[in-house]
Amino acid sequence: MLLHKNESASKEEMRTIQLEGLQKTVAKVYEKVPYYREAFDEARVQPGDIQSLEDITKLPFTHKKELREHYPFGMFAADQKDVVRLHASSGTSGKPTVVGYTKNDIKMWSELVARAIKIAGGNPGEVLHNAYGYGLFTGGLGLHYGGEELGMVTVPVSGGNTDRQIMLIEDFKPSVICGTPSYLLNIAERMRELGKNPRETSIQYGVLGAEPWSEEMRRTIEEIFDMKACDIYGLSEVMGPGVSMECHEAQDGLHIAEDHFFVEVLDPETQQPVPEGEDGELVFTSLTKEAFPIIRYRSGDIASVTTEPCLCGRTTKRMSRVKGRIDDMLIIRGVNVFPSEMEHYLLTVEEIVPHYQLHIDRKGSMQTVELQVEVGDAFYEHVHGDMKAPAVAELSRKIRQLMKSRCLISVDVTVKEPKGVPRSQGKAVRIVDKTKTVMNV
Ligand code: DLL
Repeated sequence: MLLHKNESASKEEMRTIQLEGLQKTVAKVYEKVPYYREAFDEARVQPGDIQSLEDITKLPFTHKKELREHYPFGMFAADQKDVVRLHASSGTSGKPTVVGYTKNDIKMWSELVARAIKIAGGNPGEVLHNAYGYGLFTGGLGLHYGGEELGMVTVPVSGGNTDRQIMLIEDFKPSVICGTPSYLLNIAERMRELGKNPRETSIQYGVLGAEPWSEEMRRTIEEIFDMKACDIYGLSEVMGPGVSMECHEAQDGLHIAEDHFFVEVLDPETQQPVPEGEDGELVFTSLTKEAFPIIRYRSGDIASVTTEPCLCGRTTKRMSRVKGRIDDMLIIRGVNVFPSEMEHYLLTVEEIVPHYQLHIDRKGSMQTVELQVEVGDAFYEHVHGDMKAPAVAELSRKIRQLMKSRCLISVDVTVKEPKGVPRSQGKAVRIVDKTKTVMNV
């Protein structure tokens, strides 16, 4: 397969591309964005001080807080007449963060997503079923423009109306499906209810992401649909989907579009780089953006990065799947765990289906965590009448034990009947934290 030239650049070539992009971006934000000018002045760093990639550590970090404080357009580096698109990230509370794109930004993003779809197995001329939500969320339009750029027959289905999605999949025969992993499970479940077999669709590849998912979930989805499911990562503040993408050949880490984004992996506490291969917080700096360049953005996402070569032939750094966001990490009696780590083990339990939710609450000064899982129809078919209550109790004991032995955490387990856990059409809600209020755009 033909690679973009930057995907197989040598380390030195990539460093040259990155330094040039970094110097341009730093000069631009210093000139155009009052916030950055002040922050750089305060840190006593000037654009001219960035002489090597290592000098990036002289620059201050950007957090979500600063983006909120400059809502809506205060962080834009382009004049409004040059901005052609706005998106916003789903905020958990208060105002969303707004990001802008110039025509060149849209072109660059489309090219990167086209690259990502190709990495995942898509080809020009084939049909792409895009079930990411269209709107302020970057998933729908991001994959849409990428699909068109690659020359695929792009179907803008968006999320929801699952019966219609199923009809269109049968009629249009897509080779690629895009959506959140949890929504794909939803589609499969509905297909089965309608007496259809998801393994018999034309779908060969999935471009799945926008939410944390485990390796076990990948295997489950691949088995259900008889396809290859690849992980796509991105965040609105940095661009949207396409910041990194897993190749279908190796399915072993996501290739970062390093020619457009510089990534650091830092210990969130000390802000020092962690050794290669170790988990830390991903921190991104734009190298080519016009309307919304961002400097050392603290993503809050936890992953590791490797420079080891990949069997697909790309030389770009790869990141591991994102374990989760720092904010979503549960700290239960001193033990840290991400829901995706729990998911990995949960999905090995035969009796339950891959839908679950964690409910966090407080009793007095004690945090309580309830894990809600759902049994499959098979469980109900095999366990009758009086046997049901003891079987449920036994299952919940088994899962509690599994979480204790594998994730080292104690949780209360509630076993729900089929369809007892809410389904998602976009990003799955895995954590319901009753100690916080939740708002999504
Ligand atoms: O979710 C962009 C996107 C759309 C990515 C479609 C992939 C596919 P936001 O709404 O701004 O943008 O949310 C970004 O979602 O910081 C991560 O916490 C999480 N996230 C995104 N992709 C993944 C992934 C889009 N593959 C936030 N694995 C990010 C785990 C992911 N988490």
